[in-house]
Amino acid sequence: MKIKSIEIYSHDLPVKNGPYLMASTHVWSLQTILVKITMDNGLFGWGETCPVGPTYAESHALGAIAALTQMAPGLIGVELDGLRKLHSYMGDLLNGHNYAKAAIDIAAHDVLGKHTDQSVAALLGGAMQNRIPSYYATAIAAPDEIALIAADKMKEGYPRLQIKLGGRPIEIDIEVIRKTWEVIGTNMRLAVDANRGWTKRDAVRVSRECQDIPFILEQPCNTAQDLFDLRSHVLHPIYMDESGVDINTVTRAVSSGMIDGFGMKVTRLGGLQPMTTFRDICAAHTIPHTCDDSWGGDIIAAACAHIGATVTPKLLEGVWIAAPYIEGHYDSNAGIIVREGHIDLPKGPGLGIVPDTGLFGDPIASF
Ligand code: 0XW
Ligand code: MG
Repeated sequence: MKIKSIEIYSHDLPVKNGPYLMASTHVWSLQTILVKITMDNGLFGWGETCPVGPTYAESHALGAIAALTQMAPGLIGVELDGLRKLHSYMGDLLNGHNYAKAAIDIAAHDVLGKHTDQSVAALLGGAMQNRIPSYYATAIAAPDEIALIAADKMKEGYPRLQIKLGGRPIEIDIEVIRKTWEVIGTNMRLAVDANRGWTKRDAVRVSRECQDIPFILEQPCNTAQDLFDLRSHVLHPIYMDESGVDINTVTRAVSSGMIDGFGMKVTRLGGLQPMTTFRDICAAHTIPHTCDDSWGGDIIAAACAHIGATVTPKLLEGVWIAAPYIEGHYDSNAGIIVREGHIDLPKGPGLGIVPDTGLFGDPIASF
């Protein structure tokens, strides 16, 4: 089965009740980049990558288009006989740009699943559970507003809540944590995510002033070094998110013992194939982690659900998807949703979702 054509699409995903606010990002609408690969036997697969604006991470939609355009001509005619070879071909065509390679990787998993009549979760080693826990991530908002959202999400059945902080006086962030804790107690696990927005001084202060509240600190400061430096000064576990840019960083973080968990994103690592390596490293060291992405529609949501389902349940912190924050679905029959704080593993071969024909208009590039 050889790759016959690659089409790239761009699609806008407006944010419900926008803007979505994080420490370094305000987004009203996201440009998502989709890839359709068609094989010489007529089978096709879909991939997606959707950076949440240009400042959240070292990725942006225009960069994804450029990187895909750079690689696509060299991938035409390639025999798709395994994901490791595909990654090696992509590496020969372009250095880095994992978030663009991830779209090709996801599309390849989709088509390989269809070809072998298996779900993507089966290709990734097999699902450990079919109902996957999700978590809700608030935007940055006032303490009372976050407390109301926390109550709401607890009622909905979410097992975990992530509150966004940073970019304002630290006293307000501390008040948000306290008010949220008063509402949820131990009914939901709590993650406090400043998205790189705090100084080390702020992070130490939060941890000391909230000693009585069990939460994890997710990527409080900007760099991996900041997280390592913080470790011995805070009382709360530290999870790495934005700084976990590749497997090399992950292994260094794990072996140094300075990281207690990860918020991990499929596209940041380069797709589902590197995610299995990451998953297995975490399993070997009993490190909990999420399987998320920064944003995106049903394709990326399905990819996250499939890899999340294969994680040892006690290590899975949850699968975050953007569905609750966007209107509509790519697949009007099988769109991925969060129900009572959980996601049902999509059914059928491949990703288990097929975008409605014509939804994305004409491709912006075809090879
Ligand atoms: C909650 N997320 C998984 C989605 C947003 O894009 C940010 C991200 C995070 O944890 O930083
Ligand atoms: Mg995070």
